[in-house]
Amino acid sequence: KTPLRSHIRSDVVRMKGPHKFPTGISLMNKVALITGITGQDGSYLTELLIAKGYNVHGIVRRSSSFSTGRIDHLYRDPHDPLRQLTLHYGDLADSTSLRRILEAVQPDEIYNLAAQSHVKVSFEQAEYTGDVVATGTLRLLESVRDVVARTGKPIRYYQAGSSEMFGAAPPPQSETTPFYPRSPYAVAKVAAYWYTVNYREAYGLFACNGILFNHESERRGETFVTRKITRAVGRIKYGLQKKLYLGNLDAKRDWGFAGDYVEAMWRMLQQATPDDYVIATGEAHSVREFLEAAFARVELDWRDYVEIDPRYFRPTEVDHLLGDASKARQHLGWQPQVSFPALVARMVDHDLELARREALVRAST
Ligand code: NDP
Ligand code: GDR
Repeated sequence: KTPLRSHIRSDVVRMKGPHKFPTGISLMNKVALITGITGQDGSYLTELLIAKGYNVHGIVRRSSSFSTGRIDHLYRDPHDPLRQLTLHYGDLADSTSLRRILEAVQPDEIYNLAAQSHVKVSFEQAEYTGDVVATGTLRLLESVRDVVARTGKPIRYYQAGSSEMFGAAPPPQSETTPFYPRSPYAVAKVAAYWYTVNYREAYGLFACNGILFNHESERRGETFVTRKITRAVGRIKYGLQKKLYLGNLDAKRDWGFAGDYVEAMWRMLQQATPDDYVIATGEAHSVREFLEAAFARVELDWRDYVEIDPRYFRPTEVDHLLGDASKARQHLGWQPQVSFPALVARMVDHDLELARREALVRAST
């Protein structure tokens, strides 16, 4: 495998536009720029856009260990004339890097997925979360505004909004439900939402907010509750772990499959006019129900393994999220393909296989 990180472009500033990149792809191909490309959604969106023939550019932040595991399978050597993926170092906390990358890439579409996306962590790192999620969005929008004004080239912008913005608002929640955020993360997402609306109205930017309810997959970060549960199910089944410590089991979420949700992001940017859309399954389940389904998949009873640890409680909780995605169904023709039982099954099956391999490695050392 090519060590991906060594090929991240730091010399992009010397390039004049996307046509200068040695991709070999037709000049007619659309160019997309994705922030948060190394995250769960970034990886699915990159797959989708590459399949559609886009040249995809992604912003990654520097870290001391590799963060590109979710997109390594999409990467090709920079000298490969057919490659469609280029990575750039940048950070939502660093407006200079954003501006430089935008100038060089001059994308047709931008998907702003980057965030400190963990709700509980946002209570511990509130200021940082606000800086990246809210002010980071503002930095990016300001760069887009300037590049569009200077070049005259239209850029379509997608903002990763969240059902967390509804917070304490009673279900079901739709585009007309007033926001009532319950965490620093959610407050920052509300600010980002309104920045996006304001740039659309003030500067005529083609900017959309996707208000996405929880979406999961086998690529979900392991500290989010669904993946934490399915990882534990696999490891418990193979004798690698004895207990699973969780917080509030009563919270209800509208859980869909991430692969379905990135399709909705793309569809929003293909419309004649920009707008905001709720994306959800219309079905809510409690954390307890997720536990039941995940452990039942391997014929275990979750009650034998789960213990409550108050450290996972949040200062303010979001009790019940249930989305009404009628507008997306009507305008985008979007609807989810993966049901709740199918989602749980694919995550558990994936993590069983991970645990099986882990057990083999342990046994052989
Ligand atoms: P992840 O946490 O998996 O990915 C977040 C991405 O943002 C990672 O690529 C991360 O990089 C990057 N990132 C974090 N901080 C910065 C920064 N300062 N500058 C540049 N990049 C940064 O999130 P998801 O893929 O699950 O979610 C994508 C977006 O959608 C997020 O904005 C999230 O808040 C939002 N969202 C997610 C939902 C869900 O259920 N998944 C629902 C609704 C909204 P690194 O890999 O280096 O950490
Ligand atoms: P959420 O997802 O906060 O909805 O944000 P998370 O999986 O973290 O929590 C869901 C619910 O489960 C409860 N819970 C636990 N959560 C975690 N992480 N760990 C535990 O041990 C645990 N025990 C119980 C939580 O209290 C909560 O009620 C996700 C993120 O992807 C956001 O970025 C995104 O905006 C929203 O979904 C929509």
